[in-house]
Amino acid sequence: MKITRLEPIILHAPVTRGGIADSTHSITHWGAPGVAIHTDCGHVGYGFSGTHAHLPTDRLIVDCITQSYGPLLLGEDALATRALWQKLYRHSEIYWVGRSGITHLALGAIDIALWDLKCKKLGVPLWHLLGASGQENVQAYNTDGGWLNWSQQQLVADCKRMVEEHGYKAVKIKVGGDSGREDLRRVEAVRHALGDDIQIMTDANGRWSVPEAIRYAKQLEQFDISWIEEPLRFDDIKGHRRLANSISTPIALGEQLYLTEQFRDFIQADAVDFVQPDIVRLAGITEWWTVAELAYANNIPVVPHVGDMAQVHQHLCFAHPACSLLEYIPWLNNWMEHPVQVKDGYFVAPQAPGAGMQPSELALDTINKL
Ligand code: 0YR
Ligand code: MG
Repeated sequence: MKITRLEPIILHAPVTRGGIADSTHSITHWGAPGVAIHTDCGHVGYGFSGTHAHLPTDRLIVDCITQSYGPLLLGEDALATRALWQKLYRHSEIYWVGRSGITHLALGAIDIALWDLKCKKLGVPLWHLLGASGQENVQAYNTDGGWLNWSQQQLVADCKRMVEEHGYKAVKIKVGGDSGREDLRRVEAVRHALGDDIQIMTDANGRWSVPEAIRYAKQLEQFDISWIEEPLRFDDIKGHRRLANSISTPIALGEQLYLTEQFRDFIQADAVDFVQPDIVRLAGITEWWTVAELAYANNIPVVPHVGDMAQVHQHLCFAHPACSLLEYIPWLNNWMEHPVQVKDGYFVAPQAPGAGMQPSELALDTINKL
């Protein structure tokens, strides 16, 4: 299956209620810059990264895909995912400027599209190709009611609705706002509204210093929080280790990490309890799988962050034994041909052949009109 052409695509999908915020980001759209990879046998593979929909930067990503990596892919066998990943990642001129960052996001979209082609060629969904039966349980936790810019009333109403009307057994709430006391009041209100049987995760998106994190995490303990996510600056292994030694609430992180070695070092330092690798940042499925194996060997659960809005990660979670829980955010639902489905709080195994990022008609109509 020879690669004949790469077609750049940029999607910008509106987020819930026109705008969401966490402690460090405010966005109105989710960006999905990516690629359609065409082949000589007619199959087309789709892969997208995930961004904050900044058009000039999304253009850099698709330019990197088509201009920097594209010529290295033309004529190659699309099935050689591992070999192509190595060839692209280690290409000396590109490697020189980007062992992380934009080049990594670009490589991730390509790798997803290549796996999509492999699945389409075999006529199976990705989870099946990776060895799952489709009977595995993957629980969903919902992040889309917990934004920092929601009023406390909205926050509580959304979380209640997710649990009572949609069957979620776990929700995530953003913390790290300007007032620590306010954060606590919001978590307390949600715990009070949901009762003791629902899991509540919290996410500070890297906002706190070590002393702040120790103080707030200790106060959060009384609300039986499943984890505190990204309490500190993303790359600070030593700080997370100090924090882990000082609090009993588990620490989750990984959505901002680009390299397998970073996960290895956090795990080795006992600085993380749940790892959250994301295919869009880790440069694709190929490298994600290595991180999942690493975590599995260390008996650490993998709960991916969903830069792909779980379209691909759901397949990976069905297939990898380190995964049983996955984030749910619905922003790409109208833009994908087969949007993720959650029933009674569990992901429904997708049946369509592919890796899960085939754009919908609506998306295809909108492509390149930006
Ligand atoms: C804004 N999930 C996250 C939003 C999310 C962000 O980028 O999507 O809060 O990436 O931290 O766990
Ligand atoms: Mg997060």
